[in-house]
Amino acid sequence: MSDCIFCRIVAGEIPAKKIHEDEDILVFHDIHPVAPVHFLVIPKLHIPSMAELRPEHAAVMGRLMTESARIAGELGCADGFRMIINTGRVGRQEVYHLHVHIVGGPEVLPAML
Ligand code: D5M
Repeated sequence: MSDCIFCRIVAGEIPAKKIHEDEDILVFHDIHPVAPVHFLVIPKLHIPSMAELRPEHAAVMGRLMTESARIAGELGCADGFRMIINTGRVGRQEVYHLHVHIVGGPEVLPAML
């Protein structure tokens, strides 16, 4: 059994509120939403973080981006959204299975940078 919580969600060992699944990626609602829309997009392949990304991951990362935007539109982010990939200690990454946060909703988000 994997000790990676997102690999366990992929394997069906831990429940998640799934939005979309195909052979490469899984999309599910974040358990601690910070906005009306907050979901995660992950590769099924265990890539710990952006720091471990390799050229052979380019195709799945492309799908991650296009599916993120498509699903954001479907879930009510027609006027925009924020995509966040926390990376490593400095980036305050908590779960070491690469994931894109999509955060948005009808209202303008607080300034971040
Ligand atoms: O944040 C990791 C994110 O993962 C954080 O927003 C909570 C979310 N999380 C953790 N466990 C679960 C489960 N089981 N379901 C859904 N969402 C979850 P980061 O700091 O980017 O690593």
